[in-house]
Amino acid sequence: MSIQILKNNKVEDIKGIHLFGASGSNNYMRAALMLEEKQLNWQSHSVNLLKYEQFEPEYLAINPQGSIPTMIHDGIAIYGSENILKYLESIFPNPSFINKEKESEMWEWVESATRTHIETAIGYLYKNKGGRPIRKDMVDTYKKNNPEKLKFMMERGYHMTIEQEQEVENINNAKMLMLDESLSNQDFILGRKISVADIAWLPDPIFLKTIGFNLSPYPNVEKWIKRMQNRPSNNKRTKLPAFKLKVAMFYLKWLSKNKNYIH
Ligand SMILES: N[C@@H](CCC(=O)N[C@@H](CS)C(=O)NCC(=O)O)C(=O)O
Repeated sequence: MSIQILKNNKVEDIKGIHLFGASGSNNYMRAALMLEEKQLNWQSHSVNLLKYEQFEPEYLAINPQGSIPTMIHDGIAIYGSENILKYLESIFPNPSFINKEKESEMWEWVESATRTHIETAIGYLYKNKGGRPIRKDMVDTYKKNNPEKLKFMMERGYHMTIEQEQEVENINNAKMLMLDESLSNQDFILGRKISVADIAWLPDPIFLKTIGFNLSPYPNVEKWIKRMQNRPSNNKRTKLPAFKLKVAMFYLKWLSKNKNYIH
């Protein structure tokens, strides 16, 4: 399904849980994983970023940044994967994914998973020449709604210097090292039980590995990914479509050479 539901209904009249996004996005995957871990009934709606559906007025009305994911629950719209995790944990506390002894540390982990999205996952995607170029006629829209992404495209995008590429490697390695160390003598980030921290962090190493990042220096992370993937939440609604993503990277690299796009 697509964002058509937003065009045909008032947001307040949309009942149930609806997640808007795209299956190749690590941010979308974070929210989808939480919904599956909570065993909730939900519908997904695809937002085609290449067609700039994220800037359709109906979508901007529920997410002024024009990003994915966004969730609607019984007429309430929430955007930002971190906010969606917080909301779901508070509205649907059973089963609980709160680590009661380390709750504030847990939310810090959740925040740190999402805060550096552009420098880490996006940085790696563009460093490996597989990110989405921006169509020139959309520059003003980005300026208004998502200036952070535009700044990244102007300063880095497909034309990173060697130093910038090294920076991207370093920041991703630092993130993975932190994760690996936290898992050195326990099954989950904060101990013996899964928590929101694990749900928030899982998509990034999976996404990075799919787009070419070497995870082998981080054996605890690799074991943890397998452990997490043995859970029922690892299903076709939450799986990163690795092959599709790789094909998309080739296409986007080709598209970036088109004169109507900035990259
Ligand atoms: N902090 C946001 C970031 C969301 C985000 O940047 N999503 C990307 C896809 S992974 C997006 O929507 N990009 C839109 C664009 O580049 O136009 C979150 O955690 O949900």
